[in-house]
Amino acid sequence: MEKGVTFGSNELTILPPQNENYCPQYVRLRLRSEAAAKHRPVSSFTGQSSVDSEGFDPLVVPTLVDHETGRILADSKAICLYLCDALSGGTDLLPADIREAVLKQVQLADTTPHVALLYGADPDGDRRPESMQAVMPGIHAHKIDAVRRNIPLADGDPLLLEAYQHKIVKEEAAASFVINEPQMRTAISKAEQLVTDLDRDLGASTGPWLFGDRFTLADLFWAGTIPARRTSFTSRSTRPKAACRCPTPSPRWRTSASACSRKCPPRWTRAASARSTTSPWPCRPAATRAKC
Ligand SMILES: N[C@@H](CCC(=O)N[C@@H](CS)C(=O)NCC(=O)O)C(=O)O
Repeated sequence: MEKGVTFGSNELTILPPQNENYCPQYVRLRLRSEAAAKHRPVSSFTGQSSVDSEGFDPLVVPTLVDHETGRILADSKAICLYLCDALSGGTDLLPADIREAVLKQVQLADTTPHVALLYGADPDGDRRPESMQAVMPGIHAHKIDAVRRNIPLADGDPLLLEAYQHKIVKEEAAASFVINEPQMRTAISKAEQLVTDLDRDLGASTGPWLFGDRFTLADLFWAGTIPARRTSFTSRSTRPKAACRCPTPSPRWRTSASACSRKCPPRWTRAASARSTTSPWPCRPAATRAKC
């Protein structure tokens, strides 16, 4: 949409028991993608979903098919970079003069171990919504069952069979990871450090976005990484509650105090309860979205 092009979207239900992303036609499509040729197949789980660290998983979303060029792109980072470079119209999400800095942020977002925080509980207190806490245990077993059900469909197609086998190995590794307390603690502290750094960078920005007034791929990437997991960063009693009081009548969303103050004059203020001497956060849970 930012690039001002027309596109069609085919939605897949990725949750068990449907797991439409495991159907042979879809997996075969992804096996023809550029990412499939470039990366080793997925065979482990480190809490991230980056192809750089995990390898290529042909059984996930998203996938882009460019019907004009015939190119098949898998992996959101590769898709976004392709669209930014191929399409000249719309917002320039990757301006040449700050390209490297934007790509560095994209890379940081891509390596956030957000999947660990989605599937696994913080051993020191699960901060996910109750609905999520209820469905996540056993999810990997459900995914493995769904893949196994499809294995007969790979008869005579060794590549498809290999893709299913790799997915099972990954999901078994994920099932072990999310109940391994030291591994979960390491993932959580890495995510917290990345979010702290993001909050610092937002605070240093001269505008509402990471790069001042320029909305870039970095903002898009972080927005896709953080909001989905924000509950994992909040609600710990030692951390301040988001407490922004901004008189702007129409609700807007912001990610940092500095960004908000420019968008919502007069300056929003924090409730006294938001201040905590024990919290590492200077203001409120970092980079979470608060209504102002
Ligand atoms: N780095 C990959 C991650 C893809 C990914 O893990 N997708 C998840 C949803 S966000 C998925 O399709 N999961 C379904 C499954 O594993 O069955 C990307 O950004 O494209």
